[in-house]
Amino acid sequence: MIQLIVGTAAVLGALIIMAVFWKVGTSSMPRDDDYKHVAEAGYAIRRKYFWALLAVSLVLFIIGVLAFPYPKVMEAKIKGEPFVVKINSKQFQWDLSAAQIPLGPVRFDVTSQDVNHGFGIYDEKGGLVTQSQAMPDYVNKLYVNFTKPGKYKIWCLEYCGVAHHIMATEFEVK
Ligand SMILES: [Cu+2]
Repeated sequence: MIQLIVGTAAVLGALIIMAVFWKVGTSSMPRDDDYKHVAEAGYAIRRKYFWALLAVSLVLFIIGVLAFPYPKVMEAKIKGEPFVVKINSKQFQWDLSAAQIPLGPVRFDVTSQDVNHGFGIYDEKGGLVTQSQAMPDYVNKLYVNFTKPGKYKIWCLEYCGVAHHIMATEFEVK
């Protein structure tokens, strides 16, 4: 019985709300001649705004594409033969082929044995230096030019399971 009362009240309430919306919606329909002069001025502003926005977007897009870290672009920026470090990852650890890395150009060959991980390198102040995806059955090549010696940390940047937050290690650059 209580369900019937509650159900009926809910349906009645919904009908009342619909009726109010219908009344408001149909009673305040604007007529064309009410806002014609306003609309024209508004459209003129909108047109200028659109072209300005398009020009700014285009400039930012070109700058962004030029700076985008495609492997070939990064490779071209590296001078000399890079030191290669193989990065193998799995839940929840990083395996590095070298924990001591010389200053200068380095190429990280990053892959995963199970799920996707995020390979993020952090400097001693905790600032993100660079990052790459670690994907199963695929090797991402990440180029870095180390100019500062010190201890660098690796943290996983992609949630990969319950112990994702402890998936970290470090290496030294000297
Ligand atoms: Cu993770």
